[in-house]
Amino acid sequence: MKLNRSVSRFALGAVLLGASAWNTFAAEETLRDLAKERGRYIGAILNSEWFRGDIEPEFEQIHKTQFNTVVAENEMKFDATEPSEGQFNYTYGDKMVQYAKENGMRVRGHALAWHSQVPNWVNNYKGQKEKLLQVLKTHIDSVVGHWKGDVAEWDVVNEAVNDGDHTWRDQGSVWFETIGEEFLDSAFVWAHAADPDAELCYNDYAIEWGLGQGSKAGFVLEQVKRWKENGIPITCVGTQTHIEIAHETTPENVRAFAKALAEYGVTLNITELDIGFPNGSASSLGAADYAKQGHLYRQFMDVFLEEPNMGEFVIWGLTDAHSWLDAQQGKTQGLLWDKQYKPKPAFDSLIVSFKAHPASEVVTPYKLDKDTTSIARHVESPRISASLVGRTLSISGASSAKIELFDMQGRPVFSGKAESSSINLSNIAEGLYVVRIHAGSANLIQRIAIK
Ligand code: 9MR
Repeated sequence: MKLNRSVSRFALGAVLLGASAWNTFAAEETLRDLAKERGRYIGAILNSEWFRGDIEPEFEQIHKTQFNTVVAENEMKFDATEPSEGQFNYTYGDKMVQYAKENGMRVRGHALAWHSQVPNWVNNYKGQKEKLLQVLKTHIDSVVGHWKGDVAEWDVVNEAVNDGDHTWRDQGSVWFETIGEEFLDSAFVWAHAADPDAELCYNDYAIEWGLGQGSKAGFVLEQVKRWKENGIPITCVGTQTHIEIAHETTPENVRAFAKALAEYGVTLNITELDIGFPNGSASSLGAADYAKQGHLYRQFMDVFLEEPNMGEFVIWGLTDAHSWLDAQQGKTQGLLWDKQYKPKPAFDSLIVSFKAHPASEVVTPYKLDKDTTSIARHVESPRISASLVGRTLSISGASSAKIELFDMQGRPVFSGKAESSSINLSNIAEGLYVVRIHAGSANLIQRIAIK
């Protein structure tokens, strides 16, 4: 049967072929529910604008509905938490921890030892090794200690490998230049002492470029091996994964890296994903571009769900209206919601990937404790349900609804309006689809099999 993309060409007569073609999924499924069922976490940062109360109400509403892990864009960094020596400021971090508790979310702490966003008073101690060791220890003891039990996982060291020969960043890092390699080992040991239950990560960008000779991922893997052999308490690596639309090989590189880390019992997390388009291209982007972006997002989610030692999938932003890409990266439109908070095909692609990986087949790297299993849906919205009888999709709970159909790669196939609570899908080719139904503030995403 040929696909017809125009709703106006749809025949409205019902073709009753029996109800067996319908795959039933729970109503109102969200990314966080699908992740939780699989023992996994999905998250997005809270942008700095959220902390300052300078963001649209849709932001928080979507954030707490869709995500079960949370990270501060800037507010747990060194310059934010210890702006003057020995003077700690936990106000914004506490605000996020409270938000996470209210909404059943896991907290990632970002970041303890990083060459960037270090206040000047630290740089003034350059060259004084004993003093800087003490500064770093005090910072880690205090910050990790303050959020002991609240922050589940820390980026203990961030971006310590240089961009050139992929050895340690020996320029522009007050920590490495003054202390040497031992700053990393010490930071992990101190963080573990301050909260023995926290997961402790090494986090970096350009890890998604693969394990080839001289690669950053290869260098990091060597360090993980050394750390594990030496009893340094690292438990995870974060691949930031700030990529662009042309980087089609990166999901499989992430898979290879996850497999390599599994040898050492270390988890790989995707910690800062965004998939940008070239800056200035926004006005010329069309459905095919966003479908391609969705496909790449989906490939990352497929890898994430298929590799047993992956735990968190975190996106560096929620809406294209608030993203570091435009201002700082020469890229644009890299997130799941557009500037008007409309979900992009990438959102559906992630749903599709979850649906293609049943909970019974996804392994969790975590011990599921009572906090994890108690994560519940926190945002109630009006309920709708849908059923397919033959080629007629009937909606209950709404008299009219917007219907969107996507193929299993997340590509849009059809969009139209269900009047009088039903729509006829006679012109859609046989196959498996994800249908998204919007009626007022209610949303429903389900998989359907059209026969
Ligand atoms: O998104 C963050 C932006 O607001 C800050 O100005 C910038 C300063 O370095 O840091 C951004 O977040 C970075 C993260 O902390 C580490 N990995 C790269 C992220 C994007 O630059």
